[in-house]
Amino acid sequence: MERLGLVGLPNAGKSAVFNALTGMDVPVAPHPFSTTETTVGIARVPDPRVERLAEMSHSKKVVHATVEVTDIAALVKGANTGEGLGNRFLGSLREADALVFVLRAFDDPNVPGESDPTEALATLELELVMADLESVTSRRERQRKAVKGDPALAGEVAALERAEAVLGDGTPLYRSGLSDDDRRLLAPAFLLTNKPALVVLNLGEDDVERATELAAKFGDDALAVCAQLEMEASRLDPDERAELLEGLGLGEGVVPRVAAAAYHLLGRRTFLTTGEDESRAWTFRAGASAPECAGVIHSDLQRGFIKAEVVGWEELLEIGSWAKAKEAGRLRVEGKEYVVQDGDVLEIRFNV
Ligand SMILES: Nc1nc2c(ncn2[C@@H]2O[C@H](COP(=O)(O)OP(=O)(O)OP(=O)(O)O)[C@@H](O)[C@H]2O)c(=O)[nH]1
Ligand SMILES: [Mg+2]
Repeated sequence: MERLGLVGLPNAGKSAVFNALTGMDVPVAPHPFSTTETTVGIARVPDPRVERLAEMSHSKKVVHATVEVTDIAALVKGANTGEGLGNRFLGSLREADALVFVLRAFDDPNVPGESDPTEALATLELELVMADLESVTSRRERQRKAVKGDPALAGEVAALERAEAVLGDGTPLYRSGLSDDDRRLLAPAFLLTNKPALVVLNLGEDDVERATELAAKFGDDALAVCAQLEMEASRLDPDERAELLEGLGLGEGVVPRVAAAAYHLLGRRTFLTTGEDESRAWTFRAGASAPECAGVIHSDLQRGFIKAEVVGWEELLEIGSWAKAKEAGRLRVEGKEYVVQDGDVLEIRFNV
Protein backbone atom coordinates (compact mmCIF):
# COMPACT_ATOMS: atom_id res chain seq x y z
CA MET A 1 0.00 0.00 0.00
CA GLU A 2 1.24 3.52 -0.77
CA ARG A 3 2.20 5.64 2.20
CA LEU A 4 2.19 9.43 2.47
CA GLY A 5 4.18 11.18 5.20
CA LEU A 6 2.98 14.57 6.47
CA VAL A 7 5.69 17.15 7.18
CA GLY A 8 5.16 20.64 8.58
CA LEU A 9 5.94 23.37 11.09
CA PRO A 10 4.08 23.42 14.44
CA ASN A 11 0.40 24.38 14.13
CA ALA A 12 0.43 24.04 10.35
CA GLY A 13 -2.59 21.73 10.53
CA LYS A 14 -0.87 18.38 9.88
CA SER A 15 -3.01 16.53 12.40
CA ALA A 16 -6.16 18.24 11.12
CA VAL A 17 -5.26 17.06 7.59
CA PHE A 18 -4.50 13.59 8.99
CA ASN A 19 -7.89 13.41 10.72
CA ALA A 20 -9.67 14.68 7.61
CA LEU A 21 -7.97 12.02 5.49
CA THR A 22 -8.32 9.07 7.85
CA GLY A 23 -11.41 9.88 9.90
CA MET A 24 -9.28 9.29 13.00
CA ASP A 25 -9.10 11.58 15.99
CA VAL A 26 -5.48 12.42 16.88
CA PRO A 27 -5.03 15.56 19.03
CA VAL A 28 -5.45 18.87 17.22
CA ALA A 29 -4.75 21.91 19.39
CA PRO A 30 -3.70 25.54 19.10
CA HIS A 31 -0.31 25.08 20.71
CA PRO A 32 2.96 23.98 19.13
CA PHE A 33 3.95 20.31 19.36
CA SER A 34 0.54 18.96 20.22
CA THR A 35 1.68 15.88 18.30
CA THR A 36 4.45 14.04 20.10
CA GLU A 37 4.14 10.59 18.57
CA THR A 38 3.86 9.07 15.14
CA THR A 39 0.45 7.81 14.03
CA VAL A 40 -0.22 5.80 10.89
CA GLY A 41 -3.76 5.79 9.55
CA ILE A 42 -5.57 4.62 6.45
CA ALA A 43 -7.37 6.89 4.03
CA ARG A 44 -9.98 5.38 1.79
CA VAL A 45 -9.64 6.73 -1.73
CA PRO A 46 -13.21 7.28 -2.87
CA ASP A 47 -13.74 6.37 -6.50
CA PRO A 48 -17.19 6.95 -8.05
CA ARG A 49 -16.39 4.35 -10.73
CA VAL A 50 -16.51 1.53 -8.18
CA GLU A 51 -19.81 2.77 -6.79
CA ARG A 52 -21.34 2.79 -10.28
CA LEU A 53 -20.05 -0.71 -11.04
CA ALA A 54 -21.31 -1.98 -7.68
CA GLU A 55 -24.76 -0.63 -8.50
CA MET A 56 -24.66 -2.31 -11.91
CA SER A 57 -23.58 -5.69 -10.51
CA HIS A 58 -25.71 -5.47 -7.34
CA SER A 59 -22.51 -6.14 -5.40
CA LYS A 60 -22.82 -7.02 -1.73
CA LYS A 61 -19.61 -5.18 -0.98
CA VAL A 62 -17.81 -2.11 -2.33
CA VAL A 63 -14.08 -1.92 -1.70
CA HIS A 64 -12.22 1.29 -2.39
CA ALA A 65 -8.48 1.69 -2.76
CA THR A 66 -6.61 2.97 0.29
CA VAL A 67 -3.44 4.90 1.09
CA GLU A 68 -1.60 5.03 4.38
CA VAL A 69 -0.89 8.39 5.97
CA THR A 70 1.68 9.13 8.67
CA ASP A 71 1.29 12.05 11.09
CA ILE A 72 4.50 13.07 12.88
CA ALA A 73 5.65 15.76 15.29
CA ALA A 74 6.43 19.17 13.88
CA LEU A 75 9.81 20.21 12.54
CA VAL A 76 11.27 23.63 13.32
CA LYS A 77 14.27 25.55 12.06
CA GLY A 78 17.35 23.89 13.54
CA ALA A 79 15.58 20.58 14.23
CA ASN A 80 18.71 18.85 12.91
CA THR A 81 20.68 20.32 15.82
CA GLY A 82 17.98 19.43 18.35
CA GLU A 83 15.70 22.50 18.23
CA GLY A 84 12.05 21.83 19.06
CA LEU A 85 11.58 18.09 19.34
CA GLY A 86 14.61 17.48 17.14
CA ASN A 87 14.41 15.51 13.91
CA ARG A 88 14.22 11.94 15.16
CA PHE A 89 10.60 11.77 13.98
CA LEU A 90 11.84 11.90 10.43
CA GLY A 91 12.76 8.25 10.88
CA SER A 92 9.03 7.50 10.70
CA LEU A 93 8.98 8.90 7.17
CA ARG A 94 11.74 6.73 5.75
CA GLU A 95 9.21 4.14 4.62
CA ALA A 96 6.88 6.69 3.06
CA ASP A 97 6.49 6.63 -0.72
CA ALA A 98 5.90 10.38 -0.92
CA LEU A 99 6.15 13.41 1.34
CA VAL A 100 3.28 15.83 1.83
CA PHE A 101 4.30 19.29 3.03
CA VAL A 102 1.45 20.84 5.01
CA LEU A 103 1.95 24.61 4.88
CA ARG A 104 -0.06 27.02 6.96
CA ALA A 105 -1.78 29.72 4.96
CA PHE A 106 -4.65 30.53 7.35
CA ASP A 107 -4.71 33.50 9.70
CA ASP A 108 -5.93 32.89 13.20
CA PRO A 109 -4.83 35.05 16.16
CA ASN A 110 -5.61 32.15 18.49
CA VAL A 111 -3.17 29.80 16.81
CA PRO A 112 0.47 30.84 17.38
CA GLY A 113 2.85 30.77 14.44
CA GLU A 114 3.46 32.39 11.10
CA SER A 115 1.37 32.03 7.96
CA ASP A 116 4.12 32.30 5.41
CA PRO A 117 3.97 29.13 3.32
CA THR A 118 6.98 30.01 1.14
CA GLU A 119 9.18 30.57 4.15
CA ALA A 120 7.79 27.44 5.84
CA LEU A 121 8.61 25.30 2.81
CA ALA A 122 12.17 26.63 2.68
CA THR A 123 12.66 25.87 6.40
CA LEU A 124 11.24 22.35 6.08
CA GLU A 125 13.23 21.52 2.97
CA LEU A 126 16.43 22.64 4.63
CA GLU A 127 15.77 20.37 7.63
CA LEU A 128 15.16 17.41 5.33
CA VAL A 129 18.27 18.24 3.32
CA MET A 130 20.37 18.40 6.51
CA ALA A 131 19.03 15.03 7.65
CA ASP A 132 19.79 13.52 4.24
CA LEU A 133 23.24 15.05 4.14
CA GLU A 134 24.07 13.35 7.41
CA SER A 135 22.83 9.97 6.11
CA VAL A 136 24.63 10.36 2.79
CA THR A 137 27.94 11.37 4.35
CA SER A 138 28.04 8.45 6.74
CA ARG A 139 26.95 5.96 4.09
CA ARG A 140 29.46 7.36 1.59
CA GLU A 141 32.27 6.88 4.13
CA ARG A 142 31.17 3.30 4.78
CA GLN A 143 30.72 2.36 1.12
CA ARG A 144 34.04 3.92 0.13
CA LYS A 145 35.74 1.45 2.44
CA ALA A 146 33.55 -1.43 1.31
CA VAL A 147 34.15 -0.76 -2.40
CA LYS A 148 37.75 -1.95 -2.03
CA GLY A 149 36.48 -5.47 -1.36
CA ASP A 150 33.40 -5.19 -3.59
CA PRO A 151 33.97 -3.20 -6.80
CA ALA A 152 30.28 -3.54 -7.67
CA LEU A 153 29.62 -0.75 -5.14
CA ALA A 154 31.48 1.82 -7.25
CA GLY A 155 28.26 3.05 -8.87
CA GLU A 156 26.61 3.63 -5.52
CA VAL A 157 29.66 5.46 -4.18
CA ALA A 158 29.64 7.79 -7.20
CA ALA A 159 25.91 8.43 -6.76
CA LEU A 160 26.42 9.14 -3.06
CA GLU A 161 29.17 11.63 -3.93
CA ARG A 162 26.93 13.42 -6.40
CA ALA A 163 24.06 13.46 -3.88
CA GLU A 164 26.38 14.84 -1.22
CA ALA A 165 27.34 17.74 -3.47
CA VAL A 166 23.71 18.57 -4.29
CA LEU A 167 22.57 18.35 -0.68
CA GLY A 168 25.59 20.38 0.40
CA ASP A 169 24.21 23.20 -1.77
CA GLY A 170 20.93 22.97 0.14
CA THR A 171 18.99 21.36 -2.72
CA PRO A 172 16.54 18.51 -2.06
CA LEU A 173 17.19 15.50 -4.33
CA TYR A 174 13.67 15.65 -5.82
CA ARG A 175 14.69 18.98 -7.39
CA SER A 176 18.30 18.11 -8.12
CA GLY A 177 18.30 16.90 -11.69
CA LEU A 178 20.19 13.77 -10.59
CA SER A 179 19.65 10.97 -13.12
CA ASP A 180 17.07 8.24 -12.56
CA ASP A 181 19.97 5.81 -12.31
CA ASP A 182 21.53 7.83 -9.50
CA ARG A 183 18.17 8.11 -7.75
CA ARG A 184 17.84 4.32 -7.91
CA LEU A 185 21.37 3.72 -6.64
CA LEU A 186 20.55 5.92 -3.64
CA ALA A 187 17.50 3.84 -2.68
CA PRO A 188 19.32 1.75 -0.01
CA ALA A 189 20.13 4.98 1.88
CA PHE A 190 16.38 5.63 2.47
CA LEU A 191 16.77 9.35 1.93
CA LEU A 192 13.86 11.66 2.61
CA THR A 193 14.31 14.02 -0.32
CA ASN A 194 14.78 11.09 -2.71
CA LYS A 195 10.98 10.71 -2.52
CA PRO A 196 8.54 12.77 -4.54
CA ALA A 197 6.97 15.63 -2.60
CA LEU A 198 3.62 17.35 -2.75
CA VAL A 199 2.52 20.66 -1.22
CA VAL A 200 -0.80 20.95 0.61
CA LEU A 201 -1.62 24.53 1.45
CA ASN A 202 -3.88 24.84 4.49
CA LEU A 203 -6.12 27.80 3.77
CA GLY A 204 -8.48 29.80 5.93
CA GLU A 205 -12.18 29.59 5.14
CA ASP A 206 -12.14 33.03 3.50
CA ASP A 207 -9.60 32.04 0.89
CA VAL A 208 -11.39 29.00 -0.47
CA GLU A 209 -12.32 30.75 -3.74
CA ARG A 210 -8.66 31.49 -4.38
CA ALA A 211 -7.55 27.93 -3.65
CA THR A 212 -6.41 27.01 -7.15
CA GLU A 213 -4.61 30.29 -7.72
CA LEU A 214 -2.79 30.13 -4.36
CA ALA A 215 -1.78 26.49 -4.74
CA ALA A 216 -0.42 27.01 -8.27
CA LYS A 217 2.55 28.94 -6.85
CA PHE A 218 3.78 25.68 -5.33
CA GLY A 219 3.80 23.59 -8.49
CA ASP A 220 1.42 21.65 -10.70
CA ASP A 221 0.64 18.98 -8.13
CA ALA A 222 0.12 21.40 -5.23
CA LEU A 223 -3.34 21.74 -3.80
CA ALA A 224 -5.10 23.86 -1.25
CA VAL A 225 -7.39 22.52 1.46
CA CYS A 226 -9.23 23.88 4.44
CA ALA A 227 -8.09 21.34 7.01
CA GLN A 228 -10.20 22.47 9.94
CA LEU A 229 -13.45 22.37 7.95
CA GLU A 230 -12.53 19.16 6.20
CA MET A 231 -11.79 17.53 9.53
CA GLU A 232 -15.18 18.59 10.88
CA ALA A 233 -16.84 17.44 7.66
CA SER A 234 -15.19 14.02 7.93
CA ARG A 235 -17.18 13.42 11.15
CA LEU A 236 -20.51 13.78 9.34
CA ASP A 237 -22.33 11.07 7.46
CA PRO A 238 -21.65 11.04 3.72
CA ASP A 239 -24.73 12.99 2.58
CA GLU A 240 -24.30 15.75 5.15
CA ARG A 241 -20.60 15.90 4.39
CA ALA A 242 -21.19 16.32 0.66
CA GLU A 243 -23.75 19.04 1.35
CA LEU A 244 -21.42 20.94 3.72
CA LEU A 245 -18.44 20.71 1.38
CA GLU A 246 -20.49 21.75 -1.65
CA GLY A 247 -21.98 24.64 0.29
CA LEU A 248 -18.52 25.86 1.25
CA GLY A 249 -17.23 25.58 -2.29
CA LEU A 250 -14.88 22.73 -1.32
CA GLY A 251 -16.17 20.36 -3.98
CA GLU A 252 -15.67 16.70 -3.14
CA GLY A 253 -13.31 17.57 -0.31
CA VAL A 254 -9.74 16.85 0.59
CA VAL A 255 -9.47 13.08 0.42
CA PRO A 256 -10.05 12.44 -3.27
CA ARG A 257 -7.88 15.41 -4.22
CA VAL A 258 -4.89 14.48 -2.06
CA ALA A 259 -5.21 10.87 -3.14
CA ALA A 260 -5.44 11.78 -6.82
CA ALA A 261 -2.44 14.13 -6.58
CA ALA A 262 -0.41 11.49 -4.76
CA TYR A 263 -1.36 8.77 -7.27
CA HIS A 264 -0.35 11.07 -10.09
CA LEU A 265 2.95 11.89 -8.40
CA LEU A 266 3.69 8.22 -7.77
CA GLY A 267 2.57 7.06 -11.21
CA ARG A 268 -0.23 4.93 -9.77
CA ARG A 269 -3.33 3.85 -11.68
CA THR A 270 -6.55 2.05 -10.84
CA PHE A 271 -8.12 -1.05 -12.34
CA LEU A 272 -11.45 -2.47 -11.27
CA THR A 273 -13.16 -5.78 -10.69
CA THR A 274 -16.89 -6.24 -10.38
CA GLY A 275 -19.28 -9.03 -9.49
CA GLU A 276 -22.11 -9.95 -7.18
CA ASP A 277 -19.80 -10.50 -4.23
CA GLU A 278 -17.93 -7.24 -4.55
CA SER A 279 -16.87 -4.37 -6.75
CA ARG A 280 -13.41 -3.18 -6.04
CA ALA A 281 -10.73 -0.66 -7.01
CA TRP A 282 -7.12 -1.85 -7.15
CA THR A 283 -3.97 0.23 -7.33
CA PHE A 284 -1.14 -0.59 -9.74
CA ARG A 285 1.95 1.04 -11.21
CA ALA A 286 1.50 2.73 -14.58
CA GLY A 287 2.88 0.41 -17.25
CA ALA A 288 2.13 -2.83 -15.38
CA SER A 289 1.19 -5.89 -17.44
CA ALA A 290 -1.97 -7.96 -17.00
CA PRO A 291 -0.16 -10.70 -14.99
CA GLU A 292 1.40 -8.05 -12.71
CA CYS A 293 -2.04 -6.60 -12.08
CA ALA A 294 -3.40 -10.09 -11.47
CA GLY A 295 -0.69 -10.37 -8.80
CA VAL A 296 -2.08 -7.31 -7.04
CA ILE A 297 -5.25 -9.33 -6.44
CA HIS A 298 -3.48 -12.53 -5.41
CA SER A 299 -0.08 -14.07 -6.14
CA ASP A 300 -1.81 -17.27 -7.39
CA LEU A 301 -3.50 -15.25 -10.12
CA GLN A 302 -0.12 -14.03 -11.35
CA ARG A 303 1.55 -17.41 -11.10
CA GLY A 304 -1.21 -19.25 -12.92
CA PHE A 305 -2.17 -16.40 -15.26
CA ILE A 306 -3.71 -17.57 -18.55
CA LYS A 307 -5.51 -14.52 -19.91
CA ALA A 308 -7.50 -11.49 -18.86
CA GLU A 309 -10.94 -10.46 -20.04
CA VAL A 310 -10.98 -6.68 -20.24
CA VAL A 311 -13.46 -3.90 -20.86
CA GLY A 312 -13.35 -0.18 -20.03
CA TRP A 313 -15.54 0.81 -17.07
CA GLU A 314 -17.66 3.27 -19.05
CA GLU A 315 -18.25 0.82 -21.84
CA LEU A 316 -19.25 -1.84 -19.34
CA LEU A 317 -21.74 0.49 -17.66
CA GLU A 318 -23.23 1.27 -21.05
CA ILE A 319 -23.63 -2.41 -21.85
CA GLY A 320 -25.22 -2.97 -18.47
CA SER A 321 -23.60 -6.13 -17.10
CA TRP A 322 -20.58 -8.38 -17.35
CA ALA A 323 -22.73 -11.25 -18.68
CA LYS A 324 -24.19 -9.08 -21.46
CA ALA A 325 -20.74 -7.79 -22.36
CA LYS A 326 -19.53 -11.35 -22.66
CA GLU A 327 -22.54 -12.42 -24.72
CA ALA A 328 -22.11 -9.52 -27.10
CA GLY A 329 -18.41 -10.31 -27.54
CA ARG A 330 -17.44 -6.96 -26.06
CA LEU A 331 -14.87 -8.38 -23.61
CA ARG A 332 -11.38 -8.22 -25.05
CA VAL A 333 -9.22 -11.24 -24.39
CA GLU A 334 -5.73 -10.07 -23.49
CA GLY A 335 -2.57 -12.05 -22.85
CA LYS A 336 0.59 -11.69 -20.77
CA GLU A 337 1.90 -8.72 -22.73
CA TYR A 338 -1.16 -6.51 -22.24
CA VAL A 339 -0.43 -3.22 -20.49
CA VAL A 340 -3.37 -2.49 -18.21
CA GLN A 341 -4.99 0.95 -18.52
CA ASP A 342 -6.51 3.14 -15.83
CA GLY A 343 -10.22 2.32 -15.59
CA ASP A 344 -9.97 -1.18 -17.09
CA VAL A 345 -12.36 -3.72 -15.60
CA LEU A 346 -10.65 -7.12 -15.46
CA GLU A 347 -11.46 -10.73 -14.96
CA ILE A 348 -8.44 -12.99 -14.70
CA ARG A 349 -8.44 -16.57 -15.98
CA PHE A 350 -5.82 -18.61 -14.19
CA ASN A 351 -4.81 -22.12 -13.35
CA VAL A 352 -2.65 -23.20 -10.42
N1 LIG B 1 -8.60 28.85 11.57
C1 LIG B 1 -8.07 27.69 11.21
N2 LIG B 1 -7.48 26.95 12.15
C2 LIG B 1 -6.94 25.78 11.78
C3 LIG B 1 -6.97 25.29 10.45
N3 LIG B 1 -6.35 24.12 10.40
C4 LIG B 1 -5.92 23.85 11.64
N4 LIG B 1 -6.29 24.86 12.49
C5 LIG B 1 -6.04 24.97 13.91
O1 LIG B 1 -4.64 25.08 14.10
C6 LIG B 1 -4.25 24.42 15.28
C7 LIG B 1 -3.14 23.44 14.96
O2 LIG B 1 -3.65 22.38 14.17
P1 LIG B 1 -2.98 20.95 14.22
O3 LIG B 1 -3.67 20.09 13.22
O4 LIG B 1 -2.90 20.47 15.61
O5 LIG B 1 -1.54 21.34 13.68
P2 LIG B 1 -0.25 20.41 13.62
O6 LIG B 1 0.50 20.82 12.39
O7 LIG B 1 -0.61 18.98 13.74
O8 LIG B 1 0.53 20.92 14.88
P3 LIG B 1 1.62 20.15 15.80
O9 LIG B 1 1.18 18.76 16.01
O10 LIG B 1 1.61 20.94 17.04
O11 LIG B 1 2.86 20.27 15.06
C8 LIG B 1 -5.49 23.74 15.84
O12 LIG B 1 -6.02 24.56 16.86
C9 LIG B 1 -6.44 23.72 14.67
O13 LIG B 1 -7.77 23.78 15.11
C10 LIG B 1 -7.64 26.12 9.47
O14 LIG B 1 -7.74 25.75 8.29
N5 LIG B 1 -8.16 27.30 9.91
MG1 LIG C 1 -0.11 17.57 15.06
